[in-house]
Amino acid sequence: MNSNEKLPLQVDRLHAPSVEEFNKLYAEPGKPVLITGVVSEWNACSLWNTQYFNALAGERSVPVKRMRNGAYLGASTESMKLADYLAVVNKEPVGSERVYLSERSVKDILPEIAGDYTVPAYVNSTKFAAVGYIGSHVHSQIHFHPFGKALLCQVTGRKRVKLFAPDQTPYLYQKLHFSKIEGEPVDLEEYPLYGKAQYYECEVNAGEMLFFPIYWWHGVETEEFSSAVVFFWDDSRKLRWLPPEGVPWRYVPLFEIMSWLFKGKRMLNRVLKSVRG
Ligand SMILES: O=C(O)CCC(=O)C(=O)O
Repeated sequence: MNSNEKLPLQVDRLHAPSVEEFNKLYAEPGKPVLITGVVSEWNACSLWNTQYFNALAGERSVPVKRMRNGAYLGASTESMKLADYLAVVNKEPVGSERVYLSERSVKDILPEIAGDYTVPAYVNSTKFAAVGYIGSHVHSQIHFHPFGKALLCQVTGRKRVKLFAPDQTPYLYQKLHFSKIEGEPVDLEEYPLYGKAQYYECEVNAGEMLFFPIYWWHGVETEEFSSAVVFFWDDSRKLRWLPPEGVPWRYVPLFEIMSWLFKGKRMLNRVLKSVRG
């Protein structure tokens, strides 16, 4: 027995809303939205492809994640020459193992491309991370962000995303901020509660962006070659410490400790980088 037979809900789709509209209708109530007409204006949209990345930094070693079936839990990180990595992701994959250049600050891995995009006005903080995702044929394990909001800005290729509101948590087999469920279709004999989960589904095309509110679960699937920047910025402590109904409170202190560890690690990396020159 496979998957979930409920009809997916539709994510609202808006053309370049004002910041006020975005905040009032989506950021403040915590509701996802797909926004067109912003990323499509970036120079990145006409530049980012394999040839461009190779010409800029093909010889550079970059950190890639090696993961089985899109599972971030248990993934390992290794170093690969960018040109070799791009050659791998431009081929049809074999088996369930994947490599993914992901979860790294764009400025750390490819600072040359940081001028190809602008920070969307919806990111209402000076403390944000712009994180790069370049790859193909990957399925990101369902997870949520316990620290704040995110905007997935798709530059090349297309992603299919499933989103689950926080009140669907009881059906998602939570382990910290990940679901134990890996890949699609979901085996309902192994994960019977998943059959009760109601989800939103959408496609994020090149030039579009998708807003993930804090504590909203999402699983992301990429078939073709794809490049994206995800902007992450923290929500207030009040929102982080008062999770919506469905997310058990016992995890919250753990998330807060993890956020300090991440920040400490990022700071240490920056210091090491500047010491090394
Ligand atoms: O784009 C992807 O592959 C994953 C993005 C994602 O899951 C996230 O931003 O949390």
